[in-house]
Amino acid sequence: MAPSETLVTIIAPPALDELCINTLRFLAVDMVQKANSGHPGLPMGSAAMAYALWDRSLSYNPRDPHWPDRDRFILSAGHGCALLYALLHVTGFDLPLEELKKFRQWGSRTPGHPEYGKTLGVEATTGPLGQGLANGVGMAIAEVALAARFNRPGHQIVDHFTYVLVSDGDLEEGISSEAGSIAGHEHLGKLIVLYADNHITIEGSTELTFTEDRMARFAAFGWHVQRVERSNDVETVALALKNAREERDRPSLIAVRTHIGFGSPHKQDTAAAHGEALGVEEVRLTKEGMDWPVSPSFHIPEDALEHFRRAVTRGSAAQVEWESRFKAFAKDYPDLAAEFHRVIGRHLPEGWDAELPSFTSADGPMATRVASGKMIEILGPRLPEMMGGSADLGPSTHTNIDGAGNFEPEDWAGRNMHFGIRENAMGAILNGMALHRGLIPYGGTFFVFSDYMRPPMRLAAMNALPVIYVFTHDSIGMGEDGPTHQPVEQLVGLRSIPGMVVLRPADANETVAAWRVAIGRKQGPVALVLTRQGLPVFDLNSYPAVPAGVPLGGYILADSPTIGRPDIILIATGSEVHLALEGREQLLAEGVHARVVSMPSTNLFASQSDDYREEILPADVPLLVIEAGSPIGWQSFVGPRIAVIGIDTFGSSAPGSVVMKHYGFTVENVCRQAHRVLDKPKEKVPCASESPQTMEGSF
Ligand SMILES: Cc1ncc(C[n+]2csc(CCOP(=O)(O)OP(=O)(O)O)c2C)c(N)n1
Repeated sequence: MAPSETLVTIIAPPALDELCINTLRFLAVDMVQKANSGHPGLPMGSAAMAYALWDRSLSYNPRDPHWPDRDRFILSAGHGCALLYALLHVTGFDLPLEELKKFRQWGSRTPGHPEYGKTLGVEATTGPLGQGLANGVGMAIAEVALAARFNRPGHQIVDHFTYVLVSDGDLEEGISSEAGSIAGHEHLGKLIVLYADNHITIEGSTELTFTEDRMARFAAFGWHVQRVERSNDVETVALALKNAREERDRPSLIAVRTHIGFGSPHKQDTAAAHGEALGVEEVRLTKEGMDWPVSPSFHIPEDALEHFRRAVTRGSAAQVEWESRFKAFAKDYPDLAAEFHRVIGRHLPEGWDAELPSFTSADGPMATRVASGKMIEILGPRLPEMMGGSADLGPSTHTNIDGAGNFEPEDWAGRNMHFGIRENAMGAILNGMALHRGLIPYGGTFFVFSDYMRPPMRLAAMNALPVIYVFTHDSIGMGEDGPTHQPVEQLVGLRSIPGMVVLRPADANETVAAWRVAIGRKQGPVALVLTRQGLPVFDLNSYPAVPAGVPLGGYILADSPTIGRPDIILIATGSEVHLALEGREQLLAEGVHARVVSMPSTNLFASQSDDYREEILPADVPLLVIEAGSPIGWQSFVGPRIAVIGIDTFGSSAPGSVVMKHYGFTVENVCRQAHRVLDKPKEKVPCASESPQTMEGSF
C-alpha cells in the first residue's frame, strides 16, 4: 500500500466559497498591515483549507464556545493567528471587528499568538511550535478516555473530533515525532491534523533543512495520511476531511500543498510573506489582483458574512441535539450524568480528602516518592478523573494507580498512562488533557529531566492549567547516577516560572499535605519534588504544625527553645529539613537558639500576608538557608544577615549520603555557617557553597 493517497479534483471553488476564503485572507492581511506586525503568509495560504474545515467539518457553537462535546480546533502554528481571529469574528464568536483592528495591541483580545482564556474560541495558547500538535494528542486522549468512562450502549455523549492545523515548523520540532508516535500507537482515530505544506520557513525554502518524506514518517507512526495538491480546492480538502473522519483506527494527517502569501504578486512562495506586513503597495496589488476592494480595509462582503454566520444556527442545533441526547442519558444514568458535569466543571467530590493518612515515626524512614505513591493509590479510587503516568519511570516515580488498568487502544478506560521516554510530549499531552477538561492529569519523571519538558510546563503555567508533575530523585542525594542525573538548578528554574507552584516536602506527612494542595489547586500547575532516599517521618504529635503549615508554603516546624526572638532561623526544604533539625539541637548545645522553618514552597510562602511572613521570618533575625540546590533565588529573603548552604556546581557520582557530606550538608557545616552569620552581623556572608569545604569532591 502506498504510504499516502493523493487526492485531486478539478472542481473550481464556487464563487461564494471563494468570496468567503478571500474575506479571511484579506482580514488577516489588513490586521497585520494595520498592526505593522505579524504573519500574513500562513493565513493567506491556509485560508481555503481552514475554511473547508470550519465550513464543512468542524462542529462548534460560536454562542457557547465551551459546550463540552464540541470539536476542538488548535492552531498549532500560532504565529498565523490572524487567520483564527478572522474565523472567530466572521462565524459569530464574541470577537468584534474592533478587536481585529487592535491586533497585537495592548489590552486587545487579539494578541500576537493565541492565548487561552483571553479570546473565546481559542482552545489553547500556541506559538512555541510543535506544542499545539501535542496538545491535540492530549485532547484526543481525553476524548477517548471520557468516552470510555461515560458512554453507554445507545448513549454516545462524548463523541467529538480534535483538529489541529500545523506548519512545517510544527513538524520539524522533535515533539511532533514524540506526540505523533504516541498518537499512532494509541490509535487515536479522531485526531485529524491539517498540514500547511507550503515549503517555506523563515530562512527560506524547506529544501534547506526539511527534506524527509513527512507522509512516510507519519505513516510509519501508524497514521492515515493523505495529500491534497491544490490548496484552494475546497471540495477536495473537504473530501479528505471526510475520509479522515471515517478512518477511526488511525489518526490522520492531511498534507495540503499551500502557498505562503497566496495572491501576493511579489511575496507568494517566499519567506518575505512570513513575518512582516506585506506593505501598503503590495496589499494594494494583491487586492487588485484578486478583485478585492482596496479600501476600505477590513471589508467583509455581506454574502460572505451571511454564509459564515450560519455557523451560529448550525452550532446551536448541534448543541441542542447533544443536549437532548444528554437528557436521555441522564434519565437512564442520573448518577453518571451528574458525575460528568462534576468532572467537566472541575469540582472535587465531597469528602475526597477525608481521612487522608498520617504517618508516624515508626513508618520511617520513608522516601517522599514512596509517600507520594501511597497518596496516588489512595486518591486514585476517590478521584476517577485522575489519569497519568510517567515517562518510562513508573517503578521509580511511584505514579501507578493500582487496579486502574493501562490506557491503551484495547482499553481506553485504563487510567495508567505509559508516555514512553518522551518528556516534552508528555508535558504537552498533559496540557491538552487539562484543556479538554474532565480529567486531573499528572505525569512523572526524574526531576533532572523536567528540563526536557520545561516548554510545556511554562505553557501550563501560562494557561493556568491544573496539571500535576511528580518529580523524584530530587537532589544530589540521589547518589550514584552522578551529575547527569543530579538536579541542581532545576528548583530555582521551576520556581521562577510565573504561576508554577513548586512543593518539596520534607517527609511523608508533608507529602500528604502537598498532594492535598496539588489536587485542590484548580488554576495552575503544581510540581511535587520528591526524594529517592528514605527520610525520617515527623510524628504529628511532636510536629502538629505540618498539615496546616504546608499550604502556607513555609511554617515554624520547631521553634527556638526560648520564648521570644530566636538567635537564628534555619530555613530548609525537603530532605534538608532533617539536617536543620539536627543542627538546631547541636546549636542549642553551643548556646545558640535556633528556629527551624520548613519551607516546602517558596511560591506559596511568597503569596502569604506580610504579617504572616514577618511572624515566621522576623526581619532582624539572621537566616541560614539549607537546600541541596542552587542558592540563587533565596535572595528574595535577603538581608545583610543571610547565608545559604546550597550547591552552585554540578554533583558527583557516589552514594548519596557521601555526596551530601562532601557538599556541606552536615550538622557541623550547619553550625559553622550559623556561627559565621551570627559573628558577621553587618556584612553580607557569601553562600556557604562558595566556601572551599563545600566545593571539595565536586569534580
Ligand atoms: C519552538 C519555536 N521555535 C521558533 C519559533 C519562531 N518561529 C515562528 S514561525 C517559525 C517558522 C515558520 O515556518 P513555518 O512553520 O513553515 O510557518 P510558515 O512559514 O508557513 O508561516 C519560527 C522558526 C517558534 N515560534 N517556536
